[in-house]
Amino acid sequence: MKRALITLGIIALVGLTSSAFAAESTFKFKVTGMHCDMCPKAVEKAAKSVKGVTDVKLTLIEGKWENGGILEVTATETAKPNQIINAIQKADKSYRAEEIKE
Ligand SMILES: [Cu+2]
Repeated sequence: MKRALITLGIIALVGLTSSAFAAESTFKFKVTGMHCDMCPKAVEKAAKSVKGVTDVKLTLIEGKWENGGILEVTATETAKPNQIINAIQKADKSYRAEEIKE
């Protein structure tokens, strides 16, 4: 009986874990207002600080921060696009982030 309960517990745990992975999605944002070499890292760090964000990648347009960049964010459903935008815009008052919907 005890063994059956443990087995059931493990199955439930595996089920929960895999559904958490299945719920991951990707968001894209246009980010502008950066003013130096350090800004791209600051933007990535701000996005990554949002709960549920698992991966971030900022690609600068033509490799120049002056041009702004496209930020790709992988996140679980706990992270909402608005929270990511707020975190970026709070990191520096000149940053602007806008979701790109496809
Ligand atoms: Cu900067």
